[in-house]
Amino acid sequence: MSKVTHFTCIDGNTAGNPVRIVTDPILKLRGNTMMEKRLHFLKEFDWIRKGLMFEPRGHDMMSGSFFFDPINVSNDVSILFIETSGCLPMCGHGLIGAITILIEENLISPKVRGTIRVETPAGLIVADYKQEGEKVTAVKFTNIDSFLHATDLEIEHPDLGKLKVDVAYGGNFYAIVDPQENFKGVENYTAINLISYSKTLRDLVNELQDFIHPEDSNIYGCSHVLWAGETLDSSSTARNAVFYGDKAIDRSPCGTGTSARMAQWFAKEKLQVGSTFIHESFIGSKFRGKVEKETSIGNLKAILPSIEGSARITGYNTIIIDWDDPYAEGFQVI
Ligand code: PYC
Repeated sequence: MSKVTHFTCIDGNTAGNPVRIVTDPILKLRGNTMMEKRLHFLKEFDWIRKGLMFEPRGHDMMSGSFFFDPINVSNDVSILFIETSGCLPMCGHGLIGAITILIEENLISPKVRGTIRVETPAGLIVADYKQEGEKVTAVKFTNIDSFLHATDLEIEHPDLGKLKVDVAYGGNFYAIVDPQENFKGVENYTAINLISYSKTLRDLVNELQDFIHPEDSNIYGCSHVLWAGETLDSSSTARNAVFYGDKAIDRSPCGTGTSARMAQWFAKEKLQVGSTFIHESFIGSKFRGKVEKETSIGNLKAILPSIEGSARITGYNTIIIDWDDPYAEGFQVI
């Protein structure tokens, strides 16, 4: 790349959370799988992620993606997710946003209209989308196997006191905090409160155990915290606020978080195969989840969840990273 690189991006939001898809330059990444390409990106091109996600070109919640030709020609596209904390193996709101933008802007033509097969670092995802005129009105994707990994982990939180936490996987590992004696439910806290509790909680959870995906040791660590609580709308099933990165509360209900929570509920027999799960975000936006199938991962009981939501384009954005800019690689204020 030269001293000044122009990135042609399309920005949008999925249920309120930002998405930024880079349409040019198209990177050449090495690897036979999206996980290998992700590792190559992190080694050589992480400055792009930081430059596009961190301030002054991005912000704490910023999340984006690159798209490539599929590795297996029977698929339609492969996607690499980028955000402030790194390259997530899978990002649900990011996927819904990326598919909406790729289809509305005619950047790809799926082999079967209405269905798109996407290679992600976490595995192959098949999504259906609905189109009305030029607009994609809904994207429903079947996520990867999601499972409850640990229950009732005991944490002594310095601000909240004793907490019991479950950890589930839905594309990332989530520490799930259900309402209990020392946590009254998301409706009783501000986003700033939740952010301040989350980093310590995440550190404490990671000190207790290693969270490693049983089938892919490149996926490890509990990276996200899901705080649960009462719904705003009585027709929703549950509400949550997901913490990610260093200072972000997801504005969307969080696709991988919803998958992890459905796996937790399934394991606790609060959901069955075929159950729907309408998940609300902190701002009240919704995803519609469904338990499509019971599966297994190693010796763990798992589910294949689907998530449906929608996204909108908010702008066309040419971003410049100029190495004469002291903030070429961006910065975070923590
Ligand atoms: O929707 O999966 C998601 C997600 C992960 C982090 C922020 N959103």
